[in-house]
This record gives sequence, C-alpha cells and structure tokens, in this order.
Amino acid sequence: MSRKIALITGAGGQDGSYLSELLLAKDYIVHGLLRHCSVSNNERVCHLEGNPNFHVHYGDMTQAISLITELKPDEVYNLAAQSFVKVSFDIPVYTCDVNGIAVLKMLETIKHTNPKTKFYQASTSELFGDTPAPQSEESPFRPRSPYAISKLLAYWLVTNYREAYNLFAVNGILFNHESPRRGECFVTKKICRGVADIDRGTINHIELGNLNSKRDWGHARDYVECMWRMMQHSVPDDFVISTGCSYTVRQFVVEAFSKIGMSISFQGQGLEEVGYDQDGIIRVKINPIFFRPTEVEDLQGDSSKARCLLNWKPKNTFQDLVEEMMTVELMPLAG
Ligand code: NAP
Ligand code: G4F
Repeated sequence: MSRKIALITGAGGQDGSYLSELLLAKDYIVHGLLRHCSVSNNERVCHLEGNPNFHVHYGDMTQAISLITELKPDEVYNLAAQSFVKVSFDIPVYTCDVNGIAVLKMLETIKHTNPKTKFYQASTSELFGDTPAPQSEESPFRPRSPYAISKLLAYWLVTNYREAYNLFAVNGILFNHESPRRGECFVTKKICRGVADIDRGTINHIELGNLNSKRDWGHARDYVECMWRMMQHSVPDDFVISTGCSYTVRQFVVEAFSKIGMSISFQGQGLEEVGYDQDGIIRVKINPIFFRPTEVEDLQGDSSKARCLLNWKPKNTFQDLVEEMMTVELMPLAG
C-alpha cells in the first residue's frame, strides 16, 4: 500500500509541530505549510527538516489552496490560524479572513479537485463562549470574540460541506492545550516564563489580567493524537477533546510558582489583587491591559464521545503539564 500524504497548515505552530512528528512516526509523507517571514519561524520543526518524508512549503493560506490542488493529499489538517483571542479584537478582519474565509476556499478546492481528501478543522472550545460548563458536542455556541466568530464560520462550513457534498470533513472542538512549545502570548507560557525569570532574578514579579477565568488545560501532544484518530474514524464526525478538569488562572500561577519553591497567596480584590510569596514579596500584579472586552469565564469539556468512539483519553494531568513546562523554562539559557 502506498504511503499516505498529509498536508498540515500551521505546521510551524505548537500543534503543527507535534502532529508532524506523530504522522512521520506513522510513516506518512508530511507536507507542512509555514508562513513566509523575513525572520526564522521554523524553530519548532527545524529538527524534522533532514527527514526525507518531511517537506516544508512557505506561504500563506492562498498557498494551501495551491498545495491541495498540486499534492492531492489524503488528509489535510488545517491548523493555521490567527490563534490569539485577545489580538482578534484588534485585527478582526484579518482574523476572519485567515480563520474563516480561508477554510471556505480550501473546502471549495477539495470539492472541485479531489473530493476524497479528508479535512480536519481546528475548531475550539471558544465557540461555547458563556454557555455554562461542562460543554459537550450538544452545548450551544455563544462566541464572545472575533476569534470565536471566525472559528464558528469555519465550523459551520465544515458541517455544511460534509452534509451537502459528502466530504470527509471534521471539526475537532479542542479545549485549551499547552506544552513547552506554546506561543509566548498565551497565559500558561507567559506565567511559566515569568516564574523562571523570577527564579533567575531578572524580574521581580509578573503582570496578568483576569485571574478568575477557568480553563480545561490539556497537553498538546495528547490532543494531536486525537486529531489523527478523528481522521481514521469510520465516519466523519465532530468531537470535543478535553481533560474534563478545569482550573483558574490563579491556580495555574500557584502551581507554577511551587516549582521554584515559592508559595503564593493572594490578597485584595480586582485591580488591587496581588500575589505574595512566603516572604511577603509581591510576585503577581494585575494589569488591566491584559483584560479583554468580552471574556470567556468558564471552560470545562465533556469529551465522553471521543473517549467512547475514538478510544482516546489524555495521558497528562494538569500537574504533569505545569511540571513539564516549568522544567523546560528553568533550563539554563543558551549563550
Ligand atoms: P499556533 O501555535 O498559534 O499555530 C498557528 C500557526 O498558524 C502558526 O504557525 C502561525 O504562523 C500560522 N499562521 C497564522 N496566520 C497564518 C497565515 N495567514 N497563513 C499561514 N499560516 C498562518 O496555534 P496552536 O496552539 O498550534 O493551535 C493550532 C490550531 O488549533 C489553531 O487553528 C488554533 O486556533 C486552534 N486551537 C488551538 C487551541 C489551543 O489551546 N492551542 C485550542 C483550540 C483550537 P506564525 O508562527 O508565523 O504566526
Ligand atoms: O492563554 P489564553 O490567551 O488562551 P484563550 O484565550 O483561552 O485561547 C486559547 O485557547 C482557545 C481554546 O479555548 C484556543 F482556541 C485559542 O486559539 C487559544 O489557544 O488565555 C486564557 C485565559 C483567558 O481567560 C485570559 O483572559 O487567561 C486569561 N489571562 C489572564 N491574564 C491572560 C492573561 N491571558 C493572556 N494571554 N495573558 C495574560 O496576561
């Protein structure tokens, strides 16, 4: 049997790099689309570039359409996105173009050029917005940001192309997932890096926004496995992927500081809230520039369907995740 060909958009991102590794281990030929930048943006996949089965293509989402036509891949994993929720309030048009309209163009291309190509869409728990937790495939969508709205457009396009044209197109509704490869703007990476810098003595405290929001944080490596399983399932379907446990940003902070032997306790309310270490030194402050115009307060996923039909469950706990992220951040800096 000939080898499967996969195209991964956003291959240079957190999930794209783990998924590339997974598919190469499964003997796929992997084509990864990375954005063309004047500075290097291939750090997460440069270790794969000597692999003869890994092919990097540089370009934006228009290139994804050309690659689908040219390569006729067995599987397309659409992971590229303007993925930072807060920034989507500043650049909503760009966010909707990249996260929404580009998906329409890819689906149209598949429909016209190779309808056998399977399509995975990186959908998100942000779709649920302020729908009460726990959220499952049956929960209503109530998006609270341009990011979530752009992803809702893509979600319904995938559903419609599946129903109308019989494409194998699926939505992975993934709850937050992190790793040492997480982008620096996201709260988990920002906290871990800040705590490591405090340990090195280069800064005294970190500044954060809403400490009360709750997230269901899993490990990206566990979640890319489930993306692949969805694409091997007998029928195309949508799945929630989550751990089922949620924690506040404040709890993440406490867990991360514990890795450098600091015990953080919080005092005060709202903008006046501060986190002190055991010696009474302020280590966490609130800065309103990190607040969002509309916030998603409480995400906790019910992934029973994936656990039952895909025989999937996460391997890493919240505590494992923080441990791994902090271990990497605490490594000596190069140079
Ligand atoms: P990520 O690290 O931000 O990766 C996204 C990738 O998309 C980046 O490599 C980025 O390139 C690329 N990209 C952005 N704009 C592009 C454009 N115009 N053309 C081509 N590529 C572009 O995100 P991730 O955490 O791996 O997430 C992967 C996908 O899952 C995203 O679609 C995200 O929205 C979705 N998702 C993520 C989570 C999560 O918790 N991680 C949860 C649910 C859904 P640059 O590096 O050059 O910016
Ligand atoms: O880490 P975040 O920026 O992730 P957010 O907004 O939940 O989005 C991530 O997960 C989604 C899945 O649910 C993905 F679709 C999306 O692409 C992305 O990967 O923020 C998490 C929470 C928010 O409530 C935010 O307000 O942390 C809060 N927060 C508090 N202080 C902060 C900060 N977030 C960031 N980024 N920076 C802060 O200083």
